[in-house]
Amino acid sequence: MPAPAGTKRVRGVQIYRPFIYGTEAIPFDPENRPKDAPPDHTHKWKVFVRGVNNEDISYWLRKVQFKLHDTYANSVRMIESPPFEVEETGWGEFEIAIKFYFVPDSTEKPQQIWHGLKLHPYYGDVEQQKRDRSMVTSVCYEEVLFNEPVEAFYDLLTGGAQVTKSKGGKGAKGAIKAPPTAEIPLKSSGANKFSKEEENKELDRLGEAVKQVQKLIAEEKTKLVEEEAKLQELEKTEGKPIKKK
Ligand code: SLL
Repeated sequence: MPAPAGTKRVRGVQIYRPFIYGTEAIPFDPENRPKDAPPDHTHKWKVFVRGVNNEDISYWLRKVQFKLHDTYANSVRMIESPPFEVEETGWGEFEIAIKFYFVPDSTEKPQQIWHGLKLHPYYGDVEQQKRDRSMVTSVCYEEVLFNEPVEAFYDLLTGGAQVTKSKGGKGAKGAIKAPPTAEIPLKSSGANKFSKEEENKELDRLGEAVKQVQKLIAEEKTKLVEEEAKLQELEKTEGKPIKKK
């Protein structure tokens, strides 16, 4: 019997789509607190899910639910369209549950991840960042993997991301469709640090670290051989040590 319409899967195919998610937080300026913020709140923050280079991901991601700490009124926030983000103020850090709902054509079940909201600097020159009231970011790269997508979703994923450039400017003629891509950008730009360039730098760093570890292992081995030789010499002249019970 043929599979019912919309449930036939493209066998042997896996399609992944990259995205980034995370938080940004900035302490209030005591001289200029937001007027509507409760008195115990200390920071303004945002949690978001977006394309790696801010490209449109709504052709596969239908909506996103952010589950905040129970101390927040209406702690479950469903964001029905991009930008998939929630802006809030608060005083404490907590884990945010981020639930992804895929487009109906996908027939995929929702998936959930967790992310820790960071309000306080946690790496680098922490004291300086506190003095500067710098923005604290905690952003992760992730890929969602669609295993054997149903045909309609496969077409959607491979047929064209609905990227539209409607802003004026030279040569802009309404909507320009860009092909869908799972490629990360070649180079980092101000707002985006997830790129091939950074990936290669990380690979170089790992390569260097492996070399360093191999060097240390070789040094330790040489030391061990020397110590063993010394021990054998001593055993020859002094005899074997008597083992104590
Ligand atoms: C802690 N585990 O105890 C954390 C909880 C709660 C954060 C942090 C304010 C909510 C509101 C807020 O920042 N809650 O009152 O609107 O540190």
